[in-house]
Amino acid sequence: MGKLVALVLLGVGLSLVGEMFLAFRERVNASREVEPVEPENCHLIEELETGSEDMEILPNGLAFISSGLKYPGIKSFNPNSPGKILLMDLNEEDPTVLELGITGSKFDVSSFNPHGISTFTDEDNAMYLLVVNHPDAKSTVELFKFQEEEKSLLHLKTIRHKLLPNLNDIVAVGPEHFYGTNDHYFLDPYLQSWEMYLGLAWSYVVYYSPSEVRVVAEGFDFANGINISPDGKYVYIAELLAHKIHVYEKHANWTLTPLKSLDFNTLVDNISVDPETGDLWVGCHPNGMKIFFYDSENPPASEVLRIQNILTEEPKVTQVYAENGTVLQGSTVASVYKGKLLIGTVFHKALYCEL
Ligand SMILES: *[C@@H]1O[C@H](CO)[C@@H](O)[C@H](O)[C@H]1NC(C)=O
Ligand SMILES: *[C@@H]1O[C@H](CO)[C@@H](O)[C@H](O)[C@H]1NC(C)=O
Ligand SMILES: CC(=O)N[C@H]1CO[C@H](CO)[C@@H](O)[C@@H]1O
Repeated sequence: MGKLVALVLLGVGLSLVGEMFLAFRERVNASREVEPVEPENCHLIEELETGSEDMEILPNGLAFISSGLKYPGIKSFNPNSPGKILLMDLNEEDPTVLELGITGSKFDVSSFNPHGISTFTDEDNAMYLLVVNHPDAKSTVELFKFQEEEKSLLHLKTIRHKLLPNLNDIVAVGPEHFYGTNDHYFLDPYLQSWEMYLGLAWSYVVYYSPSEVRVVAEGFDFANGINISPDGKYVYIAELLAHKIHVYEKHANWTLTPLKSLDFNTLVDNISVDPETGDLWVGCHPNGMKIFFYDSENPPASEVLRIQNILTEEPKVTQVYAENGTVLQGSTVASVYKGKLLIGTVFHKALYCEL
């Protein structure tokens, strides 16, 4: 009798593990391959070889790029150098890449591990760059002021908070005000992100200001990219492993209420918003298995989607770029400026195309 019970329990246990494994394969879209789609005239950017995690293009054509992320379980081609922030002026015919110097006595450049970034420009045209940083596997937000003349970043402040334990991306709504996504849950390094493999959807979004910090949305299966509409009324959140983009209405008191979600057949990563048209440009992973379990022989593909009219009944989704990883591996972000498209990746190269 006891043996029978043990066998039944073993059977139930194994089938649960099997189901979880199948569910995981589905969540990472493990069976998807891509057919190539390419705009004309694309070329790789030479100086960007070790990742261009996140980027933001200002209305004046200056592009800020975070590069060199070290993230648990994700490949890095340059694991021993600190990360950096790069600048490109997309008004140039053939834009070059410049590394921004960092000044400010309290900032430790050697442990800089930049992740999501966001900019904020105030009424006096001062430009602030907010950067999610993971020094020694911790999570902080670094506030910098951009010194345009010197082409450098002046470090002003490090922001830490217990509601910001595993930040991924942020969108600034003021120099010290932002919404941020916590992509997974556990603080314990040994348990780190197991809830993600189990699909417990404990990832959440926080509103931060110096006077108030609170959770404004929760229950995500890996909340990733976050951005805001040009009129500031809607917040977009990419739920990576549920293959969804959520639209939230933002209220005057900074709370968010869900409005709608769109489903995709790809892992939606970072979201850029075209300031002129309001279109969303999304860097995607068609097959997440290849990102989480990197194999140079069978590299992760890249995919870029453009979403027009997201608030209407029938948003238009266009696949603008798709490639099997021979050219570009693991696209995470895509952003446009004056008919040009810049595509970044987690740890690989960056591509610049004419649309
Ligand atoms: C924030 O504003 C919204 C919309 O006006 C309202 O429904 C909500 O109750 C407010 N929440 C808080 C915490 O003040
Ligand atoms: C990827 O696409 C290229 C060009 O279309 C092709 O030559 C190559 O064999 C493909 N690689 C894989 C792994 O499918
Ligand atoms: C800004 C942002 O969302 N960056 C994300 C881009 O994609 C990578 C890979 O998943 C994320 O880790 C970044 O946080």
